[in-house]
Amino acid sequence: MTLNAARTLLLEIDVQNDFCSGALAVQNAVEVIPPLNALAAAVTAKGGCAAATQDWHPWGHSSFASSYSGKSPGDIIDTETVNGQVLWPDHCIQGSWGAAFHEQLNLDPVSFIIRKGLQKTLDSYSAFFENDRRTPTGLEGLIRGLGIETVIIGGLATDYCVFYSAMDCKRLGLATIIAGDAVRGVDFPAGSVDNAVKEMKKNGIEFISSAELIGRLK
Ligand code: VGL
Ligand code: ZN
Repeated sequence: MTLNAARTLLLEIDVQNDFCSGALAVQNAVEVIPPLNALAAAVTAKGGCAAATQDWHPWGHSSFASSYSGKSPGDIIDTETVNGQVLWPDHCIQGSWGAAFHEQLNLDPVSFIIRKGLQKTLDSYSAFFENDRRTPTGLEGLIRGLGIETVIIGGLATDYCVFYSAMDCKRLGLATIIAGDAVRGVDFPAGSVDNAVKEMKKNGIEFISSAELIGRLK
């Protein structure tokens, strides 16, 4: 089946230094970069659009273990806005090296950068809604305004930001495809990547390789 590039958005999730080699490094994270660059070139060459997200936290963010006394990364707590918040090492601090995009990610074809997790008391995994599941990032409005029908998602991490973004995307009625070779996961707690992949597939989110997607773009 062909893909109408002009109605397709490539959504590149959190390809930032902290997730590639810094505070919250995801195994083999940099392997997502070549397929994402190839997809961005192909989608935009045929009239489509590319966007990239950036986890962008202030110091003292409520998802950081360091913001609580006696808590460690990996602990799970209820915050004032979110039940079951996983606590992370300090990561993606606004303006820091760790928050910057990996230098090999080609941003030239990217027309929109969506930042999330800016509010101290509210974490955000999804590119569409923050973790209260209500506060919008604005991405949905952008997508509607552009007349996008299909969203191809890749980046980091499969079991967190990619997962929540894809589930929201599908729920909003958009055809949602994961570029299968362009995602890598944290896998914390162990098994969370498998669970996330199963849940996405169960919800009708397709997994297709970047090479096959590029071949289908018309
Ligand atoms: C992410 C944990 C904390 C992600 C962001 O990009 O998947 N994971 N913040
Ligand atoms: Zn974060």
